[in-house]
Amino acid sequence: MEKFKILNVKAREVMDSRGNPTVEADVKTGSGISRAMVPSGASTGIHEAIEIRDRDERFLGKGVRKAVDNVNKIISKEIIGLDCRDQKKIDALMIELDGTENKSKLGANAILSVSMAVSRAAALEEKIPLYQYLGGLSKNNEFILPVPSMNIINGGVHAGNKLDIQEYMILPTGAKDFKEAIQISAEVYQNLKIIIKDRYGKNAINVGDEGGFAPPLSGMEEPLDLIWRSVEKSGHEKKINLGIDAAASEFYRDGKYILEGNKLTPDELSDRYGNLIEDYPIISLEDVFAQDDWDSWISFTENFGKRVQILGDDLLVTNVRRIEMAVKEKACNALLLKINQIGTISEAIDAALLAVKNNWNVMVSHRSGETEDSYIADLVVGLGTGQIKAGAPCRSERTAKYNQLLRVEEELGDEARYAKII
Ligand code: 2PG
Ligand code: MG
Repeated sequence: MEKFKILNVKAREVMDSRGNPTVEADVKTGSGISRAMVPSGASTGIHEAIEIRDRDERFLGKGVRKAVDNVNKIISKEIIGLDCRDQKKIDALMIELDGTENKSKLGANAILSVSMAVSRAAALEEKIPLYQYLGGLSKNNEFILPVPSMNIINGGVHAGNKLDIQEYMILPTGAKDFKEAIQISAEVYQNLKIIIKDRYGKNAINVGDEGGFAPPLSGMEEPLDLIWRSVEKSGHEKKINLGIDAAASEFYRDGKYILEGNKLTPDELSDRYGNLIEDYPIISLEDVFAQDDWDSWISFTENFGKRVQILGDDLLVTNVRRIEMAVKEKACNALLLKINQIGTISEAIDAALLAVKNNWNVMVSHRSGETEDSYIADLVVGLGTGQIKAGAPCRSERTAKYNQLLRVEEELGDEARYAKII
């Protein structure tokens, strides 16, 4: 049997962490089956590639049978027989088959499932770990264990509370290795649980979509206060920094930002962020303004870009064209990389390389709707960009990524290096 040859491609409908269907694909080669599952967002940017949903009576319209059929009836025919190491060629072929700007014909969910599984198949056939294979695709051979950005208080569309800001994160920048990063973060998380329970009762320790707590708070600063108390209680003040993902597209209306029930101008919102940076050891801010509010992004980056990392998520949607624009306009200084925003592994790697070339930081990210697939853990090590956000150290679809990184660190042994990001 010919090594590296794709013998079969098969997709199916499976479930994601939020109880909605998603696409899983199997790519068969001589050495066996390589499988991948795609994630799904809730605070989705309007410029993202399109995941197609059936919009019929099944699963309240969220079925993915059409996307599955597109893999089984259209994509598979073109891919079977190809060499699984030809990632670029296979991705380009799927893009061409789709023929739209945003992958809305075949579906970014259909295309990505195959793209991911093909790279896994190549790693399997090469008999090397996925992170090493992805390192090769991105021309990087320095494997770096990332600083995890752990979302431990959830708000926005990810939780049933009144918080406007979507994510409050801890980044264990001062850990000596990834293993310690996990320990420190989990200790802060567990102490936060105790503090929230003492203050708000046990109803308040239910968790949101990404495993963080969703206490009944509404003020923008309150979560940081609670988190910092738990950092102190854990004795890790010297090893932790903080981050926020405002997901501001979600509370933007007609040029204003609706925060805590008030309409704020972009300048007023900017001042609020400025105060947070003064009062807490914040190093990372994401989606501080809406996805097309370029002027606000540009002036914010001018004012704060030297002090903190300003990540574009909805702003950039892992799309090289939008990244080029943001580089040119100096609209932010870091890329949040989500593979399903763009829909193929080759394009996601190109996006990361473009960002790195422009001296930006790159944080690889999960989606709020996830699966047990830990692909992005290998991707971040392969890219060597040193940051991942994959939710709280809680809920298996989140810990799947962190646990894989623990294994990779162990496997790399003396070669393993924990990222230094400040
Ligand atoms: C984000 C993500 C992941 P979603 O905004 O960064 O945390 O959320 O997947 O809902 O877009
Ligand atoms: Mg975001």
